Amino acid sequence: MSEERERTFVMVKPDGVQRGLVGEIVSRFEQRGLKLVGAKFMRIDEELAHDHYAEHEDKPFFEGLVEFITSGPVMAMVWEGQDATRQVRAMMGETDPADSAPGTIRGDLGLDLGRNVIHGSDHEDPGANEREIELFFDDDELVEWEQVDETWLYE
Ligand code: IDP
Ligand code: MG
Repeated sequence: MSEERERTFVMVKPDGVQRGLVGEIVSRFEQRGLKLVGAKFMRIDEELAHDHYAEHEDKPFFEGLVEFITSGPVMAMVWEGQDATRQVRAMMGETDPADSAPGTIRGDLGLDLGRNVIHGSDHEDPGANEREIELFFDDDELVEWEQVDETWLYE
């Protein structure tokens, strides 16, 4: 095994939910071999939005971002697997869908920077995955389970 198995936080944003893309996105992670260990269909309130996007507080797009992320339900999830944070980011594409390669989630399903369908923990920000999981999920909302195909996914 080359990398450690870890958990990462992923969220289908309000535009992805409204456009009926939850199933498509969940399906991509399942097919990749990642394991779903937590999921919550929820509405983000103002306080959680500020906490979640605290690093962007001083950016000009911050207020618009908070308004967008609180504008409708989201599908918050925790996915587990080998090198999960980095692999999910690679599957997502670039922040701007216009710069995202076909085959990536943003490159296949989006067009506009302000409506980029999905959030995933930043793999270049150490501890971001753990911090975001804690922000959205209680410990008892995460499920430990064994995937039947695990022996065929990992060497
Ligand atoms: P990421 O989602 O790829 O990690 P970040 O730089 O962390 O990208 O930005 C968080 C979110 O803020 C983006 O996903 C996008 O929704 C929004 N955002 C980032 N930059 C801009 C911008 O220049 N204009 C409008 N929205 C932006
Ligand atoms: Mg980010």
